Amino acid sequence: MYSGDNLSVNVDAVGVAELVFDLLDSPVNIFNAKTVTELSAAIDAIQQNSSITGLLIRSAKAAFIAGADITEFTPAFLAGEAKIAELLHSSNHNFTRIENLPFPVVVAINGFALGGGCELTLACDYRIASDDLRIGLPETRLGIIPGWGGTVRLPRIAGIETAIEWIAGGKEYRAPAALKSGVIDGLCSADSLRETALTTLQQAIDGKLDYRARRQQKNAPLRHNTTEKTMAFMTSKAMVLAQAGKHYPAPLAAIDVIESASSLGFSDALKLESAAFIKMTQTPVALALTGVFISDQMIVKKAKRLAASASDVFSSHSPGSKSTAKAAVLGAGIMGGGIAYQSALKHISVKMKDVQQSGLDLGLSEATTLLSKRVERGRLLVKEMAGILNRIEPTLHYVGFDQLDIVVEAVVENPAIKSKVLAEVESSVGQHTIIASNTSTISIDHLALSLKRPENFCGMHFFNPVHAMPLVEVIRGSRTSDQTIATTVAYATAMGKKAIVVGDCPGFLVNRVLFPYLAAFLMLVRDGVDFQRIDRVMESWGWPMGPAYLLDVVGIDTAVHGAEVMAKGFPERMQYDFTAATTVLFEANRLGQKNGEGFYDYSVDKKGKQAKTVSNESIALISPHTQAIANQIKDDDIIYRMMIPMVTELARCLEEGIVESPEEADMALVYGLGFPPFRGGALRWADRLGINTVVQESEKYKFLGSIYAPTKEMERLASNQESYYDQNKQGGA
Ligand code: 3H9
Repeated sequence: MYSGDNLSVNVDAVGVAELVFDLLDSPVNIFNAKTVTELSAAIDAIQQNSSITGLLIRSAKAAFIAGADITEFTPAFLAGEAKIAELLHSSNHNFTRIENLPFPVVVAINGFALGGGCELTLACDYRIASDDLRIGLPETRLGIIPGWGGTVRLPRIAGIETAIEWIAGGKEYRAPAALKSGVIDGLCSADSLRETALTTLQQAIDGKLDYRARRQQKNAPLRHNTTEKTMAFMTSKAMVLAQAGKHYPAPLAAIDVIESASSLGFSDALKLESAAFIKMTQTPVALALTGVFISDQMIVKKAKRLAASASDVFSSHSPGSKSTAKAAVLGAGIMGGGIAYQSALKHISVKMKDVQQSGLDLGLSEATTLLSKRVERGRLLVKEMAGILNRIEPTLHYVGFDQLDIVVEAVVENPAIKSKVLAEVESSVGQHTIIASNTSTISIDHLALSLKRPENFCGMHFFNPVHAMPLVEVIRGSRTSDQTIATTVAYATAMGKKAIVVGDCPGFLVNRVLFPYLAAFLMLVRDGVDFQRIDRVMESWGWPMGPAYLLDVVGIDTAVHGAEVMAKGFPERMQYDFTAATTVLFEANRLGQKNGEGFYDYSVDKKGKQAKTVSNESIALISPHTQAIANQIKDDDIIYRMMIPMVTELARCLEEGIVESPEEADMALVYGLGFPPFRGGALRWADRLGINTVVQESEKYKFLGSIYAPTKEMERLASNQESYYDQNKQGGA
């Protein structure tokens, strides 16, 4: 009856129509402009066919619909309100027409139904799902709110509390939760989904189910009484503000819309939703978060492409399937233990080698603690725990290492020790085994000097704690082969990590840009700014922790050592010509959280977490090394003084080819350092500000040293008014 590239409609002999989404050339169904146009044409055809008695909507792919096409957002958001109104109207008109068809409409939902995909299901009369369902409205995570009726229909279908939880939280829900909250009406196996949905449709056609009553409910104001409503909105707003924080306005905006629209009928309520949606699209947060989504997808895709060119031992991996990869980690310390745990969790068998039994015991007990926490949180069954632990094989010897695909060296960060261990392991592994060093600062080319097969060697820099931090920097030395990079990326990806390939230099990418930021902090302290104030300003700017607190978490000894390595690598920029607060604390044996004393004092609170308190001792130690000019330094000065060296070093890494693209540069900081996603990355932040502003601000601080000197390319971008991101695609300045 209708056949497009992305969807089609057929009618059977008794008048049951089926609208099937199956996007051409796309692994998932999404609402891109073409699909929206085709849907409109399909509805025209349905409306014109008077023989239809009922409509079933379903997908021919493994998932239903993953929402609006996010790659179309930035150009639309930048094109202004009229363009966005068009984006809203076309789908809203489609969905309302579906909702008002003169016969019942049932949707069969398999796999993902997210954003606009979920909103289409809400426009249908009955929602039948298969048990692999993942449904939700993740729009607030993109800095926007649902724009295709989600804020209007969901509270009228499932109640205010559920709507607020789903929309403000932006999470995905599995089938049982969706059924319990009344968002879906029935559940069955994937095999019987179409049949079950057709049976429901037939019942509605036969009048056994009152679909018209459902439509009335969705068109009317919300039924709760005023006190109930006031209570629900007040409590949820306070909770959401506490959770999302001041930098993420969308969740609160969504609740405001639900509240303001609660006493209105459908079309007036939808107008409010559209107005609020448009407002959100004009915030820098929406541009940054959609940019982050697109960059993330680009990185995942690049890693998948690289991994596909590797030996298929890792690519055969999927949850539940048995990976044939054989890996090992050397050193059962915090990092080695974490790598072994993460591998085992993701179905990869891993040997964990140490020189001492006590080290192995510690590594295993760490893995057991992490698994127990997953069990406590309901994310793992006790019976699965033993299976995961069994995949870690503790050993004191190199027996069986000749059979391995990859070995990650994670011994102490000391070039001499690492070189010795690497040479030792190379003599025990097979000709094709990849050896990767989990070093955070030491040059891969330097470490490769101790190896006979440097082509099989690269860096694999994990971040602490391994299980929680998404990033793995895969470091290419000058003699590393493409195959080595591909296999290492495949391994990191199979471990559920985001792999970014970077070039070899001191600190690689993330630490190389972190140290100038920390140097900026130490200069501010030298200039008499209270480190607690700097922490407050930078946390308020969006960092998960301020620089003093971060140094305590990393370890003052580690930071001092790292700074020495960086100073040696980049003496023209990274050498301190003053007594740094970290050196003072290190000399006083204040090593940070690890010994309970650093910039702050630490004690274990009731929940077993390290709680920080002000330390008069550290203040007394640091103050003789400070100058008294602090009150001239404003909060904005702190931000610029902290951020410009980071942005500039990142720009330099991009120019030197240490990282290939602005997207990877920015996302490395988001994944590896917790750079605030709502700012979209350091280069995107610089774009927003305007590179010429960054260059002008740098000029103000150049008396502080060469970490403030803009690069040639920054100067070029500034004078040509260009940006790092293509503004039409990714919302650059
Ligand atoms: C929305 O709907 C707003 C409305 O209320 C109003 C609008 C006006 N857009 O991740 P995968 C691509 S907001 C564009 O590898 P998986 C993805 O980039 C939207 N592209 O599969 C990839 O491309 P490629 C709310 C999308 O199984 C390919 O599909 N929706 C979109 O690991 C395969 O994806 C969301 O936030 C999209 N919406 O994971 C959901 N979705 O082949 C976003 C997928 O070129 N999507 N692609 O690399 C996801 O979270 C995951 O893709 C999903 C599947 C969980 C669905």
